[in-house]
Amino acid sequence: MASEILASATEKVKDTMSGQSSKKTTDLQKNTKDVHDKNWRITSDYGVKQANTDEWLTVTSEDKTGPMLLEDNFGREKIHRFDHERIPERVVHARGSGAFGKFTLFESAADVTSAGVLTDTSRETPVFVRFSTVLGSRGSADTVRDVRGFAVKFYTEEGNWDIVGNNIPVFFIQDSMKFPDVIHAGKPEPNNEIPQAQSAHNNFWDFQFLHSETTHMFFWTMSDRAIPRSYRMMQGFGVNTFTLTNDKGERNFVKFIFTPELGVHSFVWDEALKIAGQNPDFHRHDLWTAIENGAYPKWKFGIQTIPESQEHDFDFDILDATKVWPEELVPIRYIGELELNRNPDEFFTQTEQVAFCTSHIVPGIGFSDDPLLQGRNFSYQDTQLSRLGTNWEELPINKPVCPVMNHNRDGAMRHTITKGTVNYWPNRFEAAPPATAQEGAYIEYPQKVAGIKARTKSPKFREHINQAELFYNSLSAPEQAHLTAALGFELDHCDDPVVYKRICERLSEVDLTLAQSVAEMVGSDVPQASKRQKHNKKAKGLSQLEYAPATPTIATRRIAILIADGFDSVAYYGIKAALTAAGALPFTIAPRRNTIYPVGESKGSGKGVVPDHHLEGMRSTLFDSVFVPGGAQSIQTLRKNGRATHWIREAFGHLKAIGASGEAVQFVRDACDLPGMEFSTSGEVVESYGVVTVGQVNAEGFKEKVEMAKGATNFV
Ligand code: HDE
Repeated sequence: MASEILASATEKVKDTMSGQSSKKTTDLQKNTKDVHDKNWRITSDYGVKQANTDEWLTVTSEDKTGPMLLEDNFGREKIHRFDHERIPERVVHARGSGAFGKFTLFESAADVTSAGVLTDTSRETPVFVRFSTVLGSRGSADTVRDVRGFAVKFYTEEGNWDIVGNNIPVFFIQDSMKFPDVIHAGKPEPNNEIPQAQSAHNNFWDFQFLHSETTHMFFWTMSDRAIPRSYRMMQGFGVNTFTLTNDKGERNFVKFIFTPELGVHSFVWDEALKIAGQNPDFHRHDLWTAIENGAYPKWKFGIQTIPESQEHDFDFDILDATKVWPEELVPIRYIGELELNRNPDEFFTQTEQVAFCTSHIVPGIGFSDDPLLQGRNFSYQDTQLSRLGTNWEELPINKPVCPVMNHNRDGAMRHTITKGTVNYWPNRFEAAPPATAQEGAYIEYPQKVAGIKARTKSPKFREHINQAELFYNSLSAPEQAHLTAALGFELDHCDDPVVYKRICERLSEVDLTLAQSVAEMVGSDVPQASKRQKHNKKAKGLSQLEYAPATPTIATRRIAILIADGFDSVAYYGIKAALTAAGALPFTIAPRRNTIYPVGESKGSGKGVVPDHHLEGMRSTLFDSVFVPGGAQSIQTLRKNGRATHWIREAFGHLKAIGASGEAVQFVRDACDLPGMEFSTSGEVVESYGVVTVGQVNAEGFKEKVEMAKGATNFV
C-alpha cells in the first residue's frame, strides 16, 4: 500500500500541475519547467548544450591522467552553482512544509470589513500555506515538542494578505523587543549548540521564570497542542490583534482563527519521541500523502471581533498577545473555509523561498497597537532581505496575482523590466500615479493617538497568571496529566536547581497540586500555597477535546494489519475493504516482506499477500491503529515473535484502538497483559481499556470503534 502511494505520488509529481489549479498556480506556470519533458538536453546556465557533465576537462595522454584545466567553464559553473545552493535558513521556523490551496467565504463579513477577500462570497482566493516548527533547524524532526507555525499567504485581488500565525493562540512575550531573548533562550545553548529542537534545557526555563508573562504560553506548549498528530489536525491562530474597517469607516479589533475539519488531535509524548527517530519527516509526509490522495485538508476560518468603543471593557488588555479572548466574552464567527489541494512542485523555490510578512495587509484590514505585532511588522520584511535579498517580492511564489506598479527600482536580481522615461512621482506624464479610494487604495484609519513617549505599557499588561490558570482549569483530566508529565520531562532535563526550583514556585501560582507533583518528580523543594488568589474559572474552546469533528471519521488514518503465514483471509480482506471504503489507509505488516500465504495456501498458489512492511521495518508508533486477523498458524508465529507482541503492547500503551478476530483475540489479551480486561468471545464488539475485540470478523464494528477512538483524541 505504502509503495503504491509512493508510486502514485511519483507519477503525480511528474505532472507538474497536479492537484487543483488556481489563479496563482497558473501564474506560476510561467516560471515552471518540467524536467521530465523528453525534449530537454542539459545546457549551461547560459543556454549552451553540454555533451559531458561528468568529467572535468583534463590534459590526458594515453596512459596518464593529467591536470584539470581551469578553462573548463562548464565544470566551474557546475561546482560554483553547487557551492552556493544554500541560503540562510529562517532564524526561527526553519523546518517547514507547504501546500497550495484556496480560501472561500460562506458568509460575508461586510458589516465589519470592506476587504474583498472577507466580503465577496463568489471569490476563490488562492493561498499558499507553510506549517513549521519553531526552534529546530531545517533538518530537525517534525514531531518534537514545540509550537507549530501556521502561515497563510492569501493571493487576493487587492494584493497579498499574510496571516503569519501559530497553532497556539497566545505568545511568550508581550513586546517584540524581547523576541531575540526568548528565541536565544530556546534555541541550542551558545557554548555547545545543545540541544536541537528542544525546550527541555536550562536556558529556556530560566527565561520562562524571569518573564512571568510567558506562563500562559508555556502552559500551552506543555499541553498536547505542542505535539500534534498532523498539521491537518491542528488549529491556526493569527495570535496578534489586527483591525477590520468597514465601508462606513467603523473599526473593530479582530483575531483570526482556523479550526480543522478533522478535529484537533495529538500524539502521546512517548509516540512523538519515538517517531522523531523512526520518521523525522512524519508531518511532512502526512501532509504530502493526504494531498496526493485527494484527501484535501480543510479548516473553518473564523473571526472574533470587538468594536473599537469596547476596547477597554475587559479585565485584560485586548492588545496583549499573551491573552486569549475567551469565547464566552467574544464568540467566534466562522465565515470561510481554507482548503489545501496541491503539493508544491519544488521545495526550494516554493516552500523555502516563500516569504511571509505580518505587514502584508489589504484594504479593509489593519494593524492594532499590539506591541508584539508592531515589531513583527518590521522584523519579517527585514529578515526576508537577509534570507532572500532585495527584490524577494518578485520571486514567483511571492508575487501577487494582481498588478504591481510603482517607482521603486533596481537592486540586486531585479526581474521586472519597466519601460518608460520616468521613475519618480509626481512626473510630467502623470505616469503611474497613486490610486484614489474609489480605485481601491489602502486608506489608513484616522486613529486618534495621544500619550507620553516612554518604554512602558498599560497596567493591564502586568497581570500574567490568570489566563494560565484559566487554561489549566479548562483541560480534561488526561490533558492535565499529560501537561504535568511534560513539565516533569522538561525540568528533568534542566540540571541547574535554580532553574527547576523557581519554575515549580511559579507553577504553584497557577495550581498547587500540579506544582507539588512536578516538584516531587524533578527533585525540587515542594512548594507551599502561593499568595495569589485562584479564580477557579474555566473557559470554552481551550481543551482540544472540544474540537472532535461532528461526524467521526477515519479517513486518511493509517491502520496496520498484522499477519503471518496461515492468516484468516476472510478477516483480512473484510477489514481491509471496510477500512479502504471509509477512506483509511490500511498497511499490511508481517514478519517478512516477501509473500505471506493465508490458511490453506502456499508458495505457488498465487494467492498470497505481499506485505507493505515487515515488523522490523515499521513500528506501531507510525500507525493510528492495529488490527490482527485470526488464523491459528499465523497467531502462533506472531506469538513467538517478540517484536509482534511489542507492536500490540506499544499500540495499547499509546491508547490506540486495537482490533482482533478469532485466535488473535487471546493473543492481543496476552500481549496487553491486563488480567481485568474484558474480551469478546463471540461476534459482539467489546471495548475495554480502549481495546476493541470481536470474536469473529466484524469489520463494521471495528471501523466504528476506530472512528470513536480517533474521533475524540488518542488518549480516551
Ligand atoms: Fe515570527 N518570525 N516573530 N512569530 N513567525 C519569523 O520571519 C518574529 C511570532 C511565525 O513559514 C521570521 O520569515 C518576531 C508570533 C511563523 O515562513 C522572523 C516576533 C507568531 C513564522 C520572525 C515573532 C509568529 C515566523 C523568521 C515577536 C505567531 C514562519 C523567518 C515580535 C502569530 C513563517 C521569517 C514561514 C517567522 C520574527 C513572533 C509566527 C525573524 C520579531 C507571535 C509562522 O521575521
